[in-house]
Formats: sequence, C-alpha cells, structure tokens
Amino acid sequence: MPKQSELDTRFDWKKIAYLTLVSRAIDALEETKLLPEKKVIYQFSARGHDVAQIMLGSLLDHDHDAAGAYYRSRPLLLSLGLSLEDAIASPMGKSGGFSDGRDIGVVCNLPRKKGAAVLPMSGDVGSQYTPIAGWAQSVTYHRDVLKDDSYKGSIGVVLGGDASAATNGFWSALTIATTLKLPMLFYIEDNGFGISVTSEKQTPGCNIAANLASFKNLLILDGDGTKPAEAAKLLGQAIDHARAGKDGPVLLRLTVPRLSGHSGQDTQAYKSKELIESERARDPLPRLKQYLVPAQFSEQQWAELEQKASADVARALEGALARPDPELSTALKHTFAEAGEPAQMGGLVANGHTFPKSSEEVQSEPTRTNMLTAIRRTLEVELKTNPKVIVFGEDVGPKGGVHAATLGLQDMFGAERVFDTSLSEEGIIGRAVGMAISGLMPVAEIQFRKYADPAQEQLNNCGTMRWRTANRFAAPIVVRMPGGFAKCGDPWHSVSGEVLWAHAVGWQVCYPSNAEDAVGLLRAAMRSSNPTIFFEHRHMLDTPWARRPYPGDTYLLPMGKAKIVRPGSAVTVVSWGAFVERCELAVQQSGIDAELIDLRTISPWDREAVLASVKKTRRCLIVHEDTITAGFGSEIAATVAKESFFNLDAPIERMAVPDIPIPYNMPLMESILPSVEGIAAKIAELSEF
Ligand SMILES: Cc1ncc(C[n+]2csc(CCOP(=O)(O)OP(=O)(O)O)c2C)c(N)n1
Repeated sequence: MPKQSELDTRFDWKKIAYLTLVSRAIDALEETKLLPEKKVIYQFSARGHDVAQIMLGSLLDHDHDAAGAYYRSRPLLLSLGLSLEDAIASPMGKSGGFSDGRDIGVVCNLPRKKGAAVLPMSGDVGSQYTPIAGWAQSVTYHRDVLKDDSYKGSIGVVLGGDASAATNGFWSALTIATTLKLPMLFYIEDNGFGISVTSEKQTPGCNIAANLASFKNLLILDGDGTKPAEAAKLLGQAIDHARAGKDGPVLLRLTVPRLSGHSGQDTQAYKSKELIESERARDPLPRLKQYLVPAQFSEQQWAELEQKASADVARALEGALARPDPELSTALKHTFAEAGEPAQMGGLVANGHTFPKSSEEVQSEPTRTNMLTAIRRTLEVELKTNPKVIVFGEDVGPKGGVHAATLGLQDMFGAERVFDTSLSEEGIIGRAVGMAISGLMPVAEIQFRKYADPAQEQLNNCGTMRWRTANRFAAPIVVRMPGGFAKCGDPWHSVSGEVLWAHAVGWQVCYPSNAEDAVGLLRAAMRSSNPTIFFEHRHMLDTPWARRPYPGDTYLLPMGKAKIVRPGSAVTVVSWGAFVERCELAVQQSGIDAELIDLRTISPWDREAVLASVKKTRRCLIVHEDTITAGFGSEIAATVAKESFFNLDAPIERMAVPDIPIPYNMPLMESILPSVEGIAAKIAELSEF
C-alpha cells in the first residue's frame, strides 16, 4: 500500500479511477441488461484491459497525438473524451455518435484537429497498425519538412491484442516504424487469448516482447498491466521514449486478464475453472483501489466515485434510449464526398487547403509526349505546387520506379517527399491512409496491379471509411498501379481486374487510354476528396497511339465524363484503357459509322453518354481487357438492357478476355485478347443485325 507521496504524480488518479468505474458500469449494463434485451447485438467487454488503457489515454495530451485501436478499446476513448451517451448509444445502433448507426458500436473513432484523435477502427484484426505508422511518419513530415512546431513531441499509438501481433499489419507497421525510427508506440494488451486460441499459436513461447528482443531501433518494455505502479512506470517510460522522436518506436507489452468472454456471446467453455479463477484474482480494479485508498482517497470518497460513475452512466443510458434510430433516408449518403460537406478529419479540403487554378481547356504543346512522361510531369507539377503531396512505393526513389514514372522526382523534391518503401503493399496503403487522415495527399505506387492483392484489406477499409464514420473521417489517397498486357503477357504483371474497385465501396477508378487524359485525370485524383485508383496501362505508357500533346500544367478532367473518340450512328462501341486504341482501329477497318466512347473512368462511369449514344445507334458493343464474367462490361450491359430496352435493335455484345489469366507466350496471349479484326467483325455483325 503506497503512501500519497509515493503515487506516480504524472497521472490524474481520480480521473483514472472514475473512468474505470464508468467503463465497468457500461460493461455491466451491456452484459446484464442491454444484451439480454437484444438492444445491443455486438458486445465486447473491456473488463481487465480497462485500467491500463485509461492510464495510457491520460498521457496522450499533445496536439497531434493519434491512436489506432480495436473493439476492446472503449476505455481508451473514454479517457480521450468520448461522451458517455455516445459510448452507450452506438452499440445500440442509435443515431449520432461515431457512425450514426452504421457500424458496430465497439468499432469507434474520435475526430480531432487538436488533441488526441482516434483513427477509425475496423473489424479486421491487425488493420489498425499501418495507418498509425502513416500517422507517425506524417508527424515527422509536418515537423521536419513543413516546419510546423506544433507537431514536436506528438506520437502515434496503436493498441492491439496478443493475437493481433501475428497479423501482416503488425509486422508491416513494425518494419516501417523501426526502419524510419518513427515516434510510435505499439501497445500490446496480452490476455493470452485470441477468442479461444491461446497465444502459443500466435508467437513461440507466448511472449511477443521477448521474441522481439533483438529487433533494432525498438525499445521493448514488458510488464504487468494490472499493477498500477508498474504499469504507470512502464507507460511513462514508453511515452517519453516515443515522444523524444529520435530513437525509434517502443513496444510495450502489458499482461492483462480478459475477465469476460471474448464477446457477449462467448461462454468461455474452452477455459478451465481454475484459469477463470486465476484471471479474476488479477482483476486490476481492486488493485487500483488498493493503490489509491487510503493514499489518495478515503473509502468514503471511493464509494462516492462509484456512485457518481453509476449515476452518470444511468443518466447517459436515458439519453441513449431516447435517441432516435438513424434517419432511413440517409443510408446512401457519404459513400463519396458531398459538396460543401467536408469530413471532420482527413484530406486536403477538410484541412482548409486551396488549390491553384485548373481548367478543362487544353493548352497543347506542339510536340507529343508519351503517357509515362505525362504522368511524371503531372506528379512534378503537383509536388511543386502542393507541399502536402508525397509520392512513394517500391523503387520509386533513386531508381525512379520500375516503369520510370517517378524518374528524377526524388532529386527534385528530396527523400522525405519521394521515397522508397519496404516491400509491403499493406504497409504502403495503410501508411497512405494514416497520412491522408492527417491532412497530407499521399500518392502511393503499387508496382503492378496484381501486387495490390496484399493491400486489399486496407484498400477496402479506405473506401468505406467516409460512409462507416458518417462523414467524420475520410482518407483521400491516390493509388497508381500499372497493369494490363505489354510486349508479352503473364499472370502476374498483366492483370487488369479493375472491376474489383468499381465493385468496392467508395473508390473512384480512372483508366486513361492516352497521355492527355492521364494528365487531366491524375490531377483530378490528386485534388479530389475521394480515394482514387489510377490505372497506368503498361502497353499505353509508351505506345505511339497514346502519345498526345501535353495539355498543360493546369489541365484537369472531371471524373465520370466519357470522351466521344469518334462520333457515329450505326453501332455504339464502349471501351477504356488499352482497348480504346484497338476499337478505334477496328472501327476504321470495319468502314462502319460506329460511335466510339472512351469511358476514361469506370467509377463513376458516364451512363448518360452511353445511353444517349445507344438511343441513337440502337446497338451496343462493350470491349475490355478484364475477364468477361462479372467484368465491368456486365454492369454496362445490364444498365443498357434496362434503361434502353426499347431502343435496342440487336443484343448487347461484350468482348473481353475469357476467364483465365493472361498467358506469357505472345501468340497465346493474342489469341485470347480481343483483336482489331475480331472487334471489326463484331461491329459489322451488329450493324447488320
Ligand atoms: C482479419 C480478421 N480475422 C479474424 C477475425 C475474427 N476475430 C475477431 S477478434 C479475434 C481475436 C483477436 O484477439 P486479440 O488480438 O488477442 O485481441 P483480444 O480480443 O484478445 O483483446 C478474431 C480471430 C477478425 N476480426 N479479423
């Protein structure tokens, strides 16, 4: 039992005790009342994790601190100022709060421009790590490159359970943070279980801190999260080291008991009685009381705190119960940015950034430039005019990218703004997400389209972020990815598969066919409030057909506006990317007066242009490189079939790659790609139908 003079004075113990009692009261309310009454469906108790989490939260007091967290992190949010009513109403799916009834209430967020923010959590275990690495890198960028002193000492903190330390995200973030020596804290709450799986399966010997002992640039701290004095010392040490910002991140592992089932439905039948008893014996709340009474409070004062906590929770419950359900008519809002409604956090616009003038007017140079140079020049102009732009990916630094799209940019703008990353696509995209939330414009390169596969979790969560958080957060990033066939094909470098992001929620998808459009669309993407996939077709990067006069440093195209490449009256041909060239040649070869539409973007796509054309031609052919089944052509065909049924004089036709990967052997590859001759024949067939 410590004396008052022995208590760690860095902490506001009264607040910590009160918030722990509040957290316990909410957990009890949910477990004993709201869950049985089915007012809450997803319930995750934080009992056992709570005391140390609240202590951690009370140290996050810098202007630009941010935390990444998970479903058991509500105590941390309470310590950062989450209102009790929001904390109770959100798991009930009520309106308002952190998602307006859209997300399970334990998956929280806390937007804040000043003071510690909590980045939007996700259901996917492990996905919280790399966005916080991005946040921490952004802290150093604001501090060292933008010379903003308010970022000095700020840190990124990420919370995860012991099982989460086995995920890709954990390892990716650890590599980023240690190689770059980022001001970051990995806070591992080790309760020995991932649902029912013991930590023996997550890391050999069950202790991730011990296993990381030889990791460079990483301070490792390990201790008992149920002992207030020990936890206080370790937390203080960890935060100080991270804030110093020179020696790299800290990993603090605290052991804690999980005093309830994994979730409200979990009976813990996989735990022995003895184990459950021993976990109860480690409950940090009685230990906190023992630490503080009588050193800080009398029994009477502790009892008053308990009464206050339960009265406050009861009052908040009344407020939560009185909250209406979300307005049904709002369900479709905020998939994308709505005019005049910036997210509270994330992206340039939300940070008050204004852009230089742009124009849809082409100011052509006399000579033609290839698509690759057009992309490089656009990156250069945006880097020059916007200090918040950063460009990164594998090999984009001194090498200038494996396709040379970033050649020379690191020399011009420095290694803080144009840089190589570790080989982790999850890390590239997750980091971009954290940076975008912090107010930067990250332009991430994925070396080849196929290699976006490991980043899919981050990409999906980035796209849904604005909707999930009811416009509280957004992460507008640009992801450049080359793909499609080139001199030869193969199943790895030649994947197209763009439909994936037309299907995913919240993404704009650009697929330019030529240098001029590439400039206009890339600039649009880099000034947009929505995340954008920007396809760079490998064949088009240097093919003569795609070379166009450079359209100028202010050229910007709207998303979702197709181009009528060639007007006509006999057949509508719709395409994008590399197949616009083949279609144009095919129309010429056929001698038929076909109208060729280059969609330029497939999300959003220009339905009006296609429907207006089909109304005129009464025939429609869609040509693309992605595989045919559920390719984006299916979406166009379904739309035309419904909206233009009475205008059609022929069946809608699709030409695409059969449902196989692109082959390596060239004749084999050409045999499965729609050919100019094949397209011409199909146009003729349709025109005669
Ligand atoms: C990527 C992913 N895989 C599986 C799950 C299902 N799942 C939810 S929680 C969990 C265990 C996580 O345990 P741990 O990280 O130790 O945290 P704890 O719940 O013990 O606090 C699992 C497997 C998930 N949400 N996400």
